[in-house]
Amino acid sequence: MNSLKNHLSINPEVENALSKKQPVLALESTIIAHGMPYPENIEFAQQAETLVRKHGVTPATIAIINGKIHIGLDSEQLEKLANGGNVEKVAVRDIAFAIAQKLTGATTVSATIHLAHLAGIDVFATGGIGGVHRNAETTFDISQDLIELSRTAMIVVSAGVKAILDIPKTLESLEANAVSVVGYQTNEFPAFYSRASGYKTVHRCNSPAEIAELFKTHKALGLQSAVLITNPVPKSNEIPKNVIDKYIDVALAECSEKRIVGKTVTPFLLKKIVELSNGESLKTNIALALNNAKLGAQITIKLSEMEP
Ligand code: PSU
Ligand code: MN
Repeated sequence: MNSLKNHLSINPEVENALSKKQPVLALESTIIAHGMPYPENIEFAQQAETLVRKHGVTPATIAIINGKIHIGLDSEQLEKLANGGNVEKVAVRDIAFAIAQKLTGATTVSATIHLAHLAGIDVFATGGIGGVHRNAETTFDISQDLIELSRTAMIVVSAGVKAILDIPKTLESLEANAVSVVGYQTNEFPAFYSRASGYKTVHRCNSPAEIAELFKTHKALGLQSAVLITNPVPKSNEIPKNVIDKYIDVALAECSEKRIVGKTVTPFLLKKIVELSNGESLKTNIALALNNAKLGAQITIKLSEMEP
């Protein structure tokens, strides 16, 4: 029978934690396979899982391997995604095709939150969500992340949206899609590599407990959209806006010159900015993603301590 159960493989550690209502944090795999170079990507993936475990939370990195959805990966599977070659970038619209054709794919924010929700996980951490690209008025390049955030009740922890995007347009789109946007200990919407974007977040929470309370209320009201927590990169790791903006402009110019379109745009830009910054942007990307995994773990703990 072609049912969900046949397509889903939940790692025993994750299955055990979920059945006992112990905290589980979902992590994505596109950031590993398409967002960072090898071997920094596998080091990051392992560090993120270790950090989450240190907080008493079970990490569940999500991917599709040989046509099967995996919720929680072992070290061999992580290595395959980080250094395997032939790893598709799977957004929510690509999941069924990847399964039917028995492909191996790394899941984006949109695909990961869809699958995490199916598995009964409430909290997810990434680096930065996708959004509305600059010049979207002519290219129409808008990430599926926004659509899936509009219809998945989940806490999503990110460092804002990637600075390569159009931040004000992304904020408008988040509003149009009924996504709750919350600054963590800040009123400023963070810009991924830098702490400030010049734009305000909508709401503010100062503690993981406040965020957990907000989400419980969100669910009690039957709301089906995500709560997006924007967590600024730590000060010691940020790249000042005026510095990163120069690299972004060069990368964007090369992207349009080479006529790169569709799902390869974001990986191309991230890679180019790593080159232009001599690896500085990679260090910042790793630091902010680990910082998000830590906050995600803290929120998950608070959620699990609350009454259902
Ligand atoms: N955050 C990072 N690096 C990444 C991504 C997020 O720090 O590579 C990935 C996520 O998987 C996100 C995707 O869903 O980039 C957005 O891609 P697109 O712009 O094609 O929708
Ligand atoms: Mn796109």
